[in-house]
Amino acid sequence: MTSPLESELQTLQQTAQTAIAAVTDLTTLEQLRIQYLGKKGELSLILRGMGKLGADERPRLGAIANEVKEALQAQLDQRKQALQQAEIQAKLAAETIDVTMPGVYRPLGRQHPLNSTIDKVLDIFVGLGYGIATGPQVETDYYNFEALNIPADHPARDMQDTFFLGDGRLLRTHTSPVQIRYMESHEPPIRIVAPGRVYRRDTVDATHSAVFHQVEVLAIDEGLTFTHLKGTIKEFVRQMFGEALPVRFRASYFPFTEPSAEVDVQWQGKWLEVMGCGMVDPNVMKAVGYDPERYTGFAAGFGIERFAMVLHQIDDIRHLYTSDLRFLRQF
Ligand code: 2NM
Repeated sequence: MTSPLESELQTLQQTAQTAIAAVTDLTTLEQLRIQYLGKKGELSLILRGMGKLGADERPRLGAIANEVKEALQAQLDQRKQALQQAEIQAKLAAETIDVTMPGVYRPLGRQHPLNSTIDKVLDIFVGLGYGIATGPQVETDYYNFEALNIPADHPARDMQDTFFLGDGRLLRTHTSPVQIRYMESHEPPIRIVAPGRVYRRDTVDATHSAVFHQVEVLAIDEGLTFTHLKGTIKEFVRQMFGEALPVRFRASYFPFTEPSAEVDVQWQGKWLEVMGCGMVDPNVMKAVGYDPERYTGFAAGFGIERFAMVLHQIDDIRHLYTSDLRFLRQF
């Protein structure tokens, strides 16, 4: 004869097995384990009733209860493993990388012709043993004019030609102030190039821009002469244009050099004015605390836009600032 406890155990096993088989996630599975096999679970509840059984029935039902427990535990373990396996498979499928998919197109950038021209100029002078110096674009009257021997009545000091900021400061009109600052903090010998942006109150047209770029060259040492200047410029022109083009020096005037000259290069049958230069004026030497009796030096300055335009046959300076990709993609 089957006792009521035995049929309760059978019912428990059947409902539990059906529930475990139907579970599709690990959280619910754990909830079922607690519900059936937990300390306060349904199996424990039934076992508590065993106290009332006679000594003849107790071992048999105990054995059945153990079988039910082991069967359910085994099914839970197996189900858990299967669900974990399924979870891994789903994750693997979701994270699959299709190596045959086409890549994302990343458009290739390129250097702006002004920057490549500056780099080319700097490379040449670095090759000749020069260092590179930079400085602020907002300057004082002293560094932009006074220390450079530019007299009070010089047109560059006019409101018409310089951007004054109204607080005693101004936008530098050349990179010479960089060289003044460098000389103030270094002793000769000096060989530097100063590249950078400069500002002038020009009316914008095909050959003028209010903002443009300069490179200025400076060498100071004992015994430097105009011949060193000419040799340096000839070598620079040869490397810049790729051949030893004819170069001529025309006497000129700058407040900060004496003597001064303008340099023309014969390029595609025409004389092209490419830079200004000269021997650093003794007054500039004195302003930075150098003894003009001991040291001499040469300097030169040129506009980068002009070089870029000549080298790439660009007919309007404004092309260099409009960021038109149809223009820029040609370089
Ligand atoms: C030029 C032409 C001639 C020049 C002079 C100096 C300095 F700082 F040494 F005085 N820097 N740059 C110079 C000389 C610039 O540009 C057309």
